[in-house]
Amino acid sequence: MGSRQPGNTRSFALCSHGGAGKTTLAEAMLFCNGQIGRMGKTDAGNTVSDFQTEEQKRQISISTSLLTLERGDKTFFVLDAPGFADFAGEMSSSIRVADATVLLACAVSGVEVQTGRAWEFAEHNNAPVVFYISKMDRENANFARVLGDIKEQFSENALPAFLPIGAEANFQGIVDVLKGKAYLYEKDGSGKFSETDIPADLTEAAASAKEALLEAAVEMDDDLMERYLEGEPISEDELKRALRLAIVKRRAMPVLVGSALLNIGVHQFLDFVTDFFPSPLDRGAEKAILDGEEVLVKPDVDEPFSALCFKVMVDPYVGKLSFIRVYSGSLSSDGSSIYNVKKGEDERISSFKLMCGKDGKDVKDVIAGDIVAIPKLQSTKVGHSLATKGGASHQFARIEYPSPVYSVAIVAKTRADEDKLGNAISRTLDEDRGLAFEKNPETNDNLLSGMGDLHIDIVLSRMKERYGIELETRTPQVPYRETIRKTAEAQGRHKKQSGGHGQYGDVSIRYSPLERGAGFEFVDSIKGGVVPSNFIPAVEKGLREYMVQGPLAGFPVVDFRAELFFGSYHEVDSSEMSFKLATRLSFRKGIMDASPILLEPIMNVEVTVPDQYMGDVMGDFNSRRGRVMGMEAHGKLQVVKAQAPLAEMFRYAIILRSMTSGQGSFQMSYSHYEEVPSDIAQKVIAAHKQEEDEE
Ligand SMILES: Nc1nc2c(ncn2[C@@H]2O[C@H](COP(=O)(O)OP(=O)(O)O)[C@@H](O)[C@H]2O)c(=O)[nH]1
Ligand SMILES: [Mg+2]
Repeated sequence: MGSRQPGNTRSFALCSHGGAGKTTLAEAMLFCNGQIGRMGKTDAGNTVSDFQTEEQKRQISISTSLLTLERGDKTFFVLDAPGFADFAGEMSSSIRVADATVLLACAVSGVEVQTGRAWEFAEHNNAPVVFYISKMDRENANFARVLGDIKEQFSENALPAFLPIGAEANFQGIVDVLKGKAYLYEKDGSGKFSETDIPADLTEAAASAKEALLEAAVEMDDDLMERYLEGEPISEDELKRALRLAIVKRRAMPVLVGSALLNIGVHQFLDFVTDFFPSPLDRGAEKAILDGEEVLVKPDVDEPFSALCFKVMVDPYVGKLSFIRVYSGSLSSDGSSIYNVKKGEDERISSFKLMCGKDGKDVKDVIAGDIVAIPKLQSTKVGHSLATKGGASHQFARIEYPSPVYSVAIVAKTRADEDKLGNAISRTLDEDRGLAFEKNPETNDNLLSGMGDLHIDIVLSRMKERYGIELETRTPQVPYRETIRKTAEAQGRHKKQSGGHGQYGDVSIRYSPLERGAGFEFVDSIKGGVVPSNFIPAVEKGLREYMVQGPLAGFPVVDFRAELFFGSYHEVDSSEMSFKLATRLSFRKGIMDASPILLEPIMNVEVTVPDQYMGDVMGDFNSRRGRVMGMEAHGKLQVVKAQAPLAEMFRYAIILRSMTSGQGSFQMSYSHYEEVPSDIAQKVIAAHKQEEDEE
């Protein structure tokens, strides 16, 4: 790699809806660059990028692959992100760490939903965007229509830099409008091409496309603008620099085109990356936080080393690999260690790896702008900032992940599986930030949450493959709660005074409802010592213990006050235990007399769908006891805001997908507890009775 410098680095994330051709384009780039002798196909499961067993089995990308291309004095880091909604987290983290985002739209299917999602992530990160219209060779491929969609849905700054020559079976090559040349390709996938003049029918379109790009470029520099308007010549280098700046500022979002499968236009794509994709220097400083203040981290090799871990992968052969983006300075792997700023821990490093799918090539030094993997770091997790001990101590803003929307309860198949569960889960969580795990203390369910059923399915098969653990899934239980609607008083008397040391406790407690969310309140209004003060804590403790399992259906009792107002005791026989038992008697009776009801969790749900599905989505909410709270238009997409009971939402990820042909996405978060309608409550209570009887 010789003496590398950040100015020669290009990193970009390939993002789109699943199936637009990202992995195939990545494969074609490796082929054109002479790094592989023959192009693999995703359908055949033999691409460099889709190397995981699950990816080959399902023929889709499920996690981001890093490919490193060395091209002349340039180094490209390509992040091939998965497009399915289930793996949106991988897409978001790739966009965050790359210096540019390439959004793909198929020349036939056009802009699809997950591409829109990627656009939102890119906007959010202020990431430079380049569009790539893929699959120009397919039947019904239409460059102009897809370009129109891109302009309409995303930005008028989408400006064609390539034009297709021909289309469908007659797609022959591309015009590079800035170079003013045409490139005609062999149809055999060999990637052989010849340079010619722009065909007559495209000269006009090429000239006006060039003008639009030049205008965007010269806007970046007053001096250039003046010379441009005066008709003075502008050198190629000046143009490259200015256009790169226009791309960084998102004033220009070049649109490229080609066919990766037939290997048409990929060479020019790579040249375009070299010339116009922003380098770390063009992209500029990265924001970080130091002692609560925002600081700017310059992509300068002379600054102290700092980096961000954005991905952790467990490879069956290599073990753990932590993927980092270096933001400043440089570091050599020779006897070096890396300092985890968040954890305050120093870890030795053995090597840095320039990754190409599953293969890594050891490299001694890394510099600002590099994206590499480090083997066997123990404490480093996704989102951790790295530095060297005594060096930089800023932390990069956290990587945002969409929150999990689909949960299942997991149950180990055997005792042996159960023993392995903890370890397997924690290693799996390290690797996959779109995943969450918790034990619900109320229902005792082991809840595994992810982005959808496909996601969970893949996680479970991976756990089986890697850790030999077999898990079954079932629908989680709803964490219902119980509360009361009116005030009731109940006496509880526990008395056992036959022979030996007796037991005696007697309490009268008043139970009254509190507002929703208030929890539990204990009031001691005993007068005249009718319950001696040393026993009162036992009464409160008893209540706190018993309220975990309410008398109505065994769920926690919430939002009530218990006022201990009367009782009696026995000089010898009273004890803490007797008062606790008396409290239990009072509690069960008092709650049942206070008009108890069941509460269920209500979720806030935000669904994003294309216009045409809005009616279906809203109608569906009615059928699941939901309330639509409002709607907002976001371009061609509608955001429906609603509330619905959790009990009705467990399978929503699957239902929404089939209702919208995969074009809808949603987010869900807990809002509040509400009374369960009585017909449903009756069923829950009956089910609980039956369970109790069986025990
Ligand atoms: N005709 C044609 N098919 C393509 C092209 N690029 C990709 N494909 C096919 O489209 C499908 C999805 O491609 P893939 O690269 O896996 O898409 P990804 O999900 O975006 O990574 C595969 O069957 C590819 O063979 C192309 O340029 N032309
Ligand atoms: Mg892919």
